[in-house]
Amino acid sequence: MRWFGPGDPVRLSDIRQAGCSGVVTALHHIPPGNVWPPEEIDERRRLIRAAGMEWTVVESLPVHEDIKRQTGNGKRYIQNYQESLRNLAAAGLQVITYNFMPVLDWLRTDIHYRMPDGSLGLYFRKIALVAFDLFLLKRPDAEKEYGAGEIARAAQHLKNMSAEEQTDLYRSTLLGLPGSKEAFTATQVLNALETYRHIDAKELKGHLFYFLEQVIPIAEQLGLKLAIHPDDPPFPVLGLPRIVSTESDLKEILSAIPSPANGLCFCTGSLGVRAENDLAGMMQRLGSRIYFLHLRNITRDADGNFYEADHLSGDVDMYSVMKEAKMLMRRENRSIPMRPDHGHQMLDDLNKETYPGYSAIGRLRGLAELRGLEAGIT
Ligand code: DNO
Repeated sequence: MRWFGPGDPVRLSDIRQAGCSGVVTALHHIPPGNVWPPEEIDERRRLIRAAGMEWTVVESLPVHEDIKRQTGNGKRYIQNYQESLRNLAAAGLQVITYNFMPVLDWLRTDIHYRMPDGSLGLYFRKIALVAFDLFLLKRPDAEKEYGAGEIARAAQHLKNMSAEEQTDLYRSTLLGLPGSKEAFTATQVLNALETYRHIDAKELKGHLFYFLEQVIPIAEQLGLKLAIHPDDPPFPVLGLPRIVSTESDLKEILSAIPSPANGLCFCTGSLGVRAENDLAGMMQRLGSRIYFLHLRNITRDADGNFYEADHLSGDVDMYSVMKEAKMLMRRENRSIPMRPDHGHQMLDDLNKETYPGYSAIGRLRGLAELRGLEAGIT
């Protein structure tokens, strides 16, 4: 399970009682771009060991925006990244997760979506994002990216929302990075979006490949595996380019830098939002470079909306995914770390403050179900 560190309301003892032996974490308090010092890595590892578990997967070692844009101090941040990799390898870490999504990590328009059973889940509604973009954030020139019908529907959508719902949409969408309790301000996001205005998908891909050329040889020497997380949602948002959304994106990334250290974090919830992403088939075809599994389910509709469903129900065929994962591990005689990605806020957690998607009980339910599925398949 993922743990956000000592400030996480979910304790390590809770994670242990969920039946986990491994913990996924990161030094969230260190700003992106800075080196992760050996003492801090050791201290985090010590805490996890003291709770009877191991830290083997880093999620995430963030890539600074200057690296993604190739601006400012990008070169120095790459050197820092290399140094963090050295420090992590020295502490016995094996898998390093990262993403190359500009500005915002995952994005939802409603983080309190009430499920029929009363639990709360995360929802992405496309028209709500359009309304946010045009009328709340007021991104300059945003209207050029939408059709007249879409703009009218977005205006109507906003009109139908109460003031409270509008505030909620605003807050959900500007939510800060995972592991942070602070939301971005609109000005921060607008300024950051502006810096990507002239960077299209092709250029961003070039920047990713350059970054990989600089870090993968070092990771390979150190015996580390880098695992890129797909875009979430896997299509452009707020005018930002997306380059890790489809099977062909993943193939291109893997073949651009063909080292075994250049691999994937296979997130079924992110990739599953595109109906054409054949998850089990992708696992067959790309499996040898998958180093980390995020198992999450979603229910999507034809308009690009989706909500995070229970782990075993939804549009992701979790049985086929798990079966492929088991066959892959058997074929290659290795074990791939996996975690239940997100969970509904439910039971006692409804009265607690939790990180969206990362309350304890919902993830425990997901983990238990996935584990049962895995045992059955085995
Ligand atoms: C969402 C997570 C992502 C992931 C990063 C990896 O809950 O799966 O935020 O940690 O994208 O860099």
